[in-house]
Amino acid sequence: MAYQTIRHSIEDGVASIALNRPDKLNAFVPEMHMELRAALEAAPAAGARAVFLTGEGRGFCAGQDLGQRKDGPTPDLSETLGKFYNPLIRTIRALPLPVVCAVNGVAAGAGMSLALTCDIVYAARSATFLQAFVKIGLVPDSGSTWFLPRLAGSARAKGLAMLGEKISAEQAHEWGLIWKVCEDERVKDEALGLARHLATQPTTALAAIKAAIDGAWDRDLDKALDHERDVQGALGRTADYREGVAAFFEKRKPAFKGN
Ligand code: LHQ
Repeated sequence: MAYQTIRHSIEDGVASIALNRPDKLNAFVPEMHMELRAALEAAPAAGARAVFLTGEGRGFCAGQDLGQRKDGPTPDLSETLGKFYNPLIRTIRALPLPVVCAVNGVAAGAGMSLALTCDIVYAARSATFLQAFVKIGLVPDSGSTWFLPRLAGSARAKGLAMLGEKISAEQAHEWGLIWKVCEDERVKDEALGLARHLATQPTTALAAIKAAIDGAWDRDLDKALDHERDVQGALGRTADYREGVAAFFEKRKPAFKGN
C-alpha cells in the first residue's frame, strides 16, 4: 500500500513507521490516522514481530492539525476522538507486538499521548513533551488523563495538564514517562536497534507481558496472581519456552521463533 502521510517498511521482523508531515511537525490529519492505523493493524500478518515508530523532520508529533480546525463550523471534538484518536490508542495497546517509539523532537498534545501509549519510549536529548491541550481550552485526551497520573503521579499530572508547559526529555525520563534519553543523532538508530532485538525474542511472551502490565492497573494482587498463573500455563506450552530452556542448558543463544 502506498502511503502519503507516513513512511512504512518491514525489514528484519520490524514494521518501521515514520509520521511524515514534517512541515507541520507531523500533526494529525484524518489521512494520517487512517494510514498509521492500517500499518499497525497489518503488522502482525505481514510478519512483523516488533514495531518502530518515529517522526520525520524536527518534530515527533504536534497533535491535532489545528489548521484543519480554524475555519468552518465548530467541529464535534467527541466525534473526532471517537472516530480517530481513541481507535488509534486502542490499536496500539491491543497490538500483540512491542511498540518501540523514538521521540525525535517535540511531542505535543495528542502527539505526547501517542508516545505515552507506546511500550518502550526513547527520546532525543533535545526532544520536548507538552500537554498543549489547555492552551487551546481543552482537556488532555488520547489517553493522557489516564497515563499521566499512573506514570508520573497526580501532582505532576495536574501540573503538566494545567500548565501546558514544555518539559525536557530528561525531565520526562526522571518522572518515569519514558524509558531512555539518547543523543539526538543516535535516537532513531538506538530505538530501531532495540526493535530489531525484540523482533528476535519470544513474541508470544512479549505480547503477554504487554497485556499483563497494561492490564495490571485494573487488577488487585489476587487477580494479578491468577492472571500470571493462567498466562504462564499457556506460555509453558510454547515452542519458545522449550527453546529457551534448551538453549540455557546447551549454553547457547536461543533461536526464538515467536510462537
Ligand atoms: C502545526 C501544529 C499543529 C498545525 C505546529 N497543527 N500546524 C484531538 C481532538 C480534536 C481536536 C483537538 O485536538 C485533539 C488533540 C490535540 O492534539 S489538541 C493539541 C493540538 N496541538 C497543539 O496545540 C500544539 C500546537 N503547536 C505548538 O504549540 C507548537 O507548534 C509546538 C510547541 C508543538 C512546536 O513549537 P515550535 O518548535 O516553535 O514550532 P512552530 O510552532 O514554529 O511550528 C512549526 C510549524 O508547524 C508551523 O508552521 P509554519 O508554516 O508557520 O512553519 C506551525 O504552524 C506548524 N504546526 N503544530 N498542531
